[in-house]
Order: sequence, then structure tokens, then C-alpha cells
Amino acid sequence: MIITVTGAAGQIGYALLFRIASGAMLGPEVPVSLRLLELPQALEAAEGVAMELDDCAFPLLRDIEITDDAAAAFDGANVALLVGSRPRAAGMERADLLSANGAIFAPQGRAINDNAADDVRVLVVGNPANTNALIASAHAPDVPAERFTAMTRLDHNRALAQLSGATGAPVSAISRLTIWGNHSSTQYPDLSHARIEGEPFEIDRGWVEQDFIPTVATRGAAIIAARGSSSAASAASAAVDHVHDWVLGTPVDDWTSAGVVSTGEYGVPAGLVSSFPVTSTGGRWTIVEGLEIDEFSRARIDASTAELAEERAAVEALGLL
Ligand code: NAX
Repeated sequence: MIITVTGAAGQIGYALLFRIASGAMLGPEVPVSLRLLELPQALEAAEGVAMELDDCAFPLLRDIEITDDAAAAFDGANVALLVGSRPRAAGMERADLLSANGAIFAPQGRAINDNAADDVRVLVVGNPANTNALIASAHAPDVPAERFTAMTRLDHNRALAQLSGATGAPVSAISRLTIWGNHSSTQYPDLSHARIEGEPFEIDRGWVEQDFIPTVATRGAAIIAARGSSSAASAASAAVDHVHDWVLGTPVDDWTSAGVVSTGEYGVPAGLVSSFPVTSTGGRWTIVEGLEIDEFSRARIDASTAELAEERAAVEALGLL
């Protein structure tokens, strides 16, 4: 399989490429060819990463190509991990952020449309991930919109870890947890359908509202405060999990969370790339339907999807869709 990684010389790239090459993403039987897309000034650093990849002598790693040309980077790509982006800098207005990312994700969407394999699957990691996925998809009319996804798996994994810490249940015993909405502080980590050892469980509402939800939603900032730089290994691990499950499937009786295009499920406006509970079979995500949504959940899902709708309106106004 041909795997393209953008922003390959960045800190997530450094944690991600070795996991892909080791077989963690697509399994121990699938050889991988890596295509690294970087900005011209980071090509030398990307060469250094490629040297280290060579030095690991991974049996599954066929070859590595490094380029600053999107058409070459996405040529024949089966999986595209869009990591490089322009994150919000201090004092940056939202319109500036969205237009800087439009300048990255619109041409990358076109390059995927024109060059990638017919079965290409795209995961956008670079923030604002949901809206960047929407922009890329809008510029790839020949690729089904459902193949453009945004990463909320890190939020999902953070929620699993918090619940595990609070209950003492191992993460492997927890299922049916959901992240709804935007990969931002408005996201809604939802425990109302969660199970431990396959059974519903009692949980203190006060803890959920005052501790669990804000801890998961602001975990990125807490990592920056503690580590001095943003989440990298955990973000890479979540990207590996997302693509692994997309290609190889989710476990029976469980689901995960991913930013996928809405067709109006749960009142989320059609066309938005929003996080939902999803299962994967046969290489396709399916939104889990029919879950009961109480008033508390409704208000939070609506607030986060309203933010996504505002972002979409802003990029539309900038002519990016
Ligand atoms: P770094 O700044 O370490 O690396 C980004 C790399 O992207 C740089 O090497 C840069 O040269 C490259 N780049 C920029 N524009 C590019 C373009 N047009 N084409 C190719 N390469 C380009 O950032 P890193 O820590 O790796 O984070 C990458 C992105 O992930 C950021 O936008 C960050 O906000 C986002 N994150 C998303 C998360 C999620 O859960 N969805 C969590 C982690 C992370 O915060």
C-alpha cells in the first residue's frame, strides 16, 4: 500500500512514520511504501527521518520518497494522512487561520483527486481538522465525501483513559464511548451509552460534568503546559488506530469515534464533517444510528455542531468551498 504523510518532518510525523513502517497500522502482512510531503525548507529534515527509517530495517517497508510536490506525493496513494497544517498562533483571527489552511487543504484535495488511487482513504489530523477535511473534500469531486475523515480518535482515547482511571476498569473492558462534534474544546465526550465489561454502569453525574468532560476537552492544553509542546506520540497513535480500524474493522459490540461527513444523522447538518459513534466493516465507516440522546447530550451536540456550521460558513465566505 502507498501511504502519504504530509508534515512528515514535524513532531507527529516523527512518531507516526515508524509505527506505520513497523506494521502497526495495516497489520504484519502488508508491505508499505511511504511518500513524505513537506515544505521545501523541511525537506532536509524529512531526509533525516527517512535515514532513521532505513536504519530500522523494517521488513515491511518497501521504499520512501520525499517531495515538496503534492501531485507526486499523492500519486497512487491508498492512504493519505494530512498532518501538516497551520495551527492557530497567538492572536490569530479565525478567518486568518481558516484561510491559511484553505491554502494548504484546497490544493491537497485537488492533488488527491487527480493522483491518488481509486480506493484512497484520507485522515486529516492537522487543525482545524474537521473543517480542513471539509475543504479538502470540496476540492476532490471525484472522491466520495465519505473517504475524507477528521481525527477525533485522540479525544476518544483520552476519554477511555480518563474513565479507566476513575473506575479502575482497564481500557480493554470499556466500550461504546463517543466523541461528538468538533475536534475543539466544544467537543462532547459522551458516557451515556458506555459499558464496562459489556454492562451499563452507575456514574456520578457531577464527576462527568465537572471533571471528565472538561479534562478530555482541554487535554491538549494540559499536555502543552506539562510537556512544553503539543501532543505528538499520542496523536500519532490515534492516527494509527483510526486507519487500522477503518481498513481492518472495529470489534463486535463496540464502536469508536471519527469525524465523518454527516448526512443529517442526530440532527447534525448534512455535509459537515462531525465526530460520531462509528463502526467499520468492509473498509467503510458507518454511523451508529438509533442511540437515545437525552437533553444534556442534545445541548452539547448542538453546541459543537453549531461551531462546525460557523466554521463552514466562514470558509464558504472565503470562497474555499
Ligand atoms: P509540527 O509543527 O511539529 O509539524 C508540522 C509539519 O508540517 C512541519 O514539518 C511543516 O513543515 C509541515 N507543513 C506545514 N505546511 C505543510 C504543507 N502545506 N505541506 C506539507 N507539509 C507542511 O506540528 P505537529 O505537532 O506535528 O502537529 C501537526 C498538526 O496536528 C497541527 O495542526 C496540530 O494542531 C494537529 N494536531 C491535531 C490533533 C488531533 O487530534 N486532530 C492532535 C495533535 C495535534 O495538535
